[in-house]
Amino acid sequence: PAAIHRADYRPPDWLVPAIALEFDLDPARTVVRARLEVARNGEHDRALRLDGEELELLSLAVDGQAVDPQFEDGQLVVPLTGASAVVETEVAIRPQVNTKLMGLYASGGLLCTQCESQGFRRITWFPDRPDVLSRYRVRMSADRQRFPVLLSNGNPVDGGEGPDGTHWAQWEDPFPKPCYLFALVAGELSVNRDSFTTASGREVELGIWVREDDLAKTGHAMRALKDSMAWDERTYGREYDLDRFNIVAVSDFNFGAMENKGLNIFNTRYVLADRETASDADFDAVAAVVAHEYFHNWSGNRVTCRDWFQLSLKEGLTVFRDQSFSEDMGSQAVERIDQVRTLRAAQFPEDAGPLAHPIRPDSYIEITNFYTATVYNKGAEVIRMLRTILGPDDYRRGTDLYFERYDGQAVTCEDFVQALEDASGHDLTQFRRWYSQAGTPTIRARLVQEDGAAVLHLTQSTPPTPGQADKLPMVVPLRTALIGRESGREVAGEQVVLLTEAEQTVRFEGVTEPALLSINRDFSAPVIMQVERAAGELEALAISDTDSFARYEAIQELALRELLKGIGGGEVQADPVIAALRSTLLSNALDPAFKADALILPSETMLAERLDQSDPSVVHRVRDDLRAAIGTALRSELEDAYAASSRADPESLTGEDKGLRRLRAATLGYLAAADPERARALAAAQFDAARTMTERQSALGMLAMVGGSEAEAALGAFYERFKGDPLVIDKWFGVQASVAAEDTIERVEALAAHPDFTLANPNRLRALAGSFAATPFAFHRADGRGYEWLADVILKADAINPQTAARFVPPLGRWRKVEPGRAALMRSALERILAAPGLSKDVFEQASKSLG
Ligand code: HT7
Ligand code: ZN
Repeated sequence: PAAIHRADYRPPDWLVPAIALEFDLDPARTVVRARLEVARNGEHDRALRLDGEELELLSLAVDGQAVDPQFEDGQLVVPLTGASAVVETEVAIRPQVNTKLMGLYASGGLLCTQCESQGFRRITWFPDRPDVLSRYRVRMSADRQRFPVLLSNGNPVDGGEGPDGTHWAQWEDPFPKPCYLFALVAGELSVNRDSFTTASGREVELGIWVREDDLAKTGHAMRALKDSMAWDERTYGREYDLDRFNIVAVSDFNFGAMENKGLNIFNTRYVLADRETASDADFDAVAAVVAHEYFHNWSGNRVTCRDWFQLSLKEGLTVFRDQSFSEDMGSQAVERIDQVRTLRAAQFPEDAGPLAHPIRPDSYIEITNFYTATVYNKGAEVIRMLRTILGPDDYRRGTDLYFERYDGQAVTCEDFVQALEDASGHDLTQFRRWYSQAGTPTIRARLVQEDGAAVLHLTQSTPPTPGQADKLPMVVPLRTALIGRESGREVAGEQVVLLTEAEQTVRFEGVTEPALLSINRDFSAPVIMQVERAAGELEALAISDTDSFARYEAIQELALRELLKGIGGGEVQADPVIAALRSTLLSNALDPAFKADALILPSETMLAERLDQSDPSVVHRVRDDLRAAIGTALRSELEDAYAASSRADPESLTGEDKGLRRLRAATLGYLAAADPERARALAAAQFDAARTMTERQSALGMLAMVGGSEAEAALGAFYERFKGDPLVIDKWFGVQASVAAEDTIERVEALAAHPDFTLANPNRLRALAGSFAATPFAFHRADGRGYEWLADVILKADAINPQTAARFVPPLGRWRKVEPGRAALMRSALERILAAPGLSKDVFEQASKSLG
């Protein structure tokens, strides 16, 4: 398959200012009539070219005259003579057999759409590119009994009875939009209705549409929606613009959710939550995804992307907006720690591997492969750095200008940066490298004190990545403070040090007390910091840094240093780590969620990332040994914290109560590492007495980890209790596939044969295969059985749903970081995938690049 290059962008030859669609909805065969008003864009004599995929063309007419269709490279080519024309097509499509879940498909009795990135071409012939914006009028007709609810974008304008038990509805969206934001849903749905009054006094009718049985689980999403609407008015001055805002939950969905204009479609996983079935993490994810999709109404819909290379324009900005929302609604430090943990787990490995790409990629074979942690999460870090450099006021002036200047247009990342530059007067020329250079910069720092001053020596380098051998210096904003070693006070208050050169020094005058370097506070830049530290410095920062995030980092660094030593064959000094964790656990000033975060050692993935090559069994053993040492040394403190955490109010989702539950899980983990028997008893008791899914799920995970008859009993009881609830059964699969043990692969193989397992449902597939591949010790079994199983799953899933299948390839692509024996087995799994006949371009791109 051929690659598409960003440099080849050309404006569309034809625009489509308006489109009228008519759907005769039927899962077996839906007929779609489209009436496109097309207008020539510029001086040229080129034909109109329309995209289409798996469409049965029934008729084609231009200005009312039937025309014989011509096809070229899979496109429908329509020669036109004048400046404008009306092009009408009629096609038939088959939603029932659409297992790719792109275009119009059936899910649990519903008919629904997914058009981003290129699903609209599976519904009708159209120039399927985001820089063609159209006004939509949509008429749907369907059997009234099976499909009593008919929804589309915008506002409902008409409806009525049709022949043979059918009914119809017409919707109109006054805002021109790209076709990837088109949506319709038809089916039997119940609604949670509410309303929101905007800052300017307009009344918006809100609806969350779900299966009747799920209605009681929509309260949290509705609260999050209203909070998001108010937050966007307060924080970005952005008001909602239609009379209606609808969310629909569907159980078969390739992603988390989709921001279709006025009609968001969600994976049930990110809408439904109640205390019985959802953990605290699930509640938080629901709120974050509801906010994310809502915020797209401005960052993505009102101002959209010119082409798919600009994806981070909307996704990076919107992730940053949803992260800021979560920080404002909860604990800033705890949210930030979670964000950084996600970045390090998902994006740093991507940036260091064969699939590394800049946040604005230069080429792709299949765009869906670029909905990555780099485009989303590193993209958000780039926006965060812009706000840090500009300051909050200039940043807001910049986003105001961006939304005002480009409202109703399809634009580029460059346009965004230009708006920030114009509004603030800052020169962002060099900063733009963050959009074009891949790879995670490493910053080395050293503080030298002399003559009443402290001098900070900084260097930066970014490693080569595929297609980018030589890297230029980046602009790296490092929030920095100096903490007095004796006084524990800031002897140099926090400032943003802007590193722009390969080597740079910064002087802090008037620093006489020996100082500790607190740098990259709040993770102000997405970089790897390597700081030359004096003995005892990290230990001191771990208890005295005035920035919570930096304090967390000091504990992580302390543990990382010892773990890397142990993996390298040296002797691990557990005492400094134990001392730091003891004082954290016993502190009266720290909240429970922070304590829980601080207790979690750097992950096996993060450790492997810091090494050129490693043996996953060694990494696991060294980390486990340190956990056991901590669990033994701090046993009484951990037991006390575990017991005290039971006071969490099960009805409450406050930071304090969620934090207590998180601390309960973290302390139980250490008790298990030190004494599996004790943990088994505690976990079994916790499982039986659990009042929330958080407690139940963590107890179940612990039992599954330590194994034995209690584990089997708990897994059986859990299954029996929740067997009618797919989202909870996903947890049941996920918990078992996440056990860090050598025989997990055997259980995973058995689970793949369970009657509840299906490759066709992305949530179920992610629960089993995604959880397994994210558990390094289990996945990297030395005989390669884990790799072979994953390769088989990828091949089977590829025949059903290529987008989802391709998402499981990257774990096999990490072979360069693994010792040679396993690396060879990983490569041969990739080679086997590539040799399979009929491979999709989605999987082909990921597997071929992974072999590199
Ligand atoms: N913008 C949405 C992307 C999305 C998607 C992409 C490819 C295939 C299926 C998909 N479903 C949703 C999600 C978001 O970032 O909000
Ligand atoms: Zn998004």
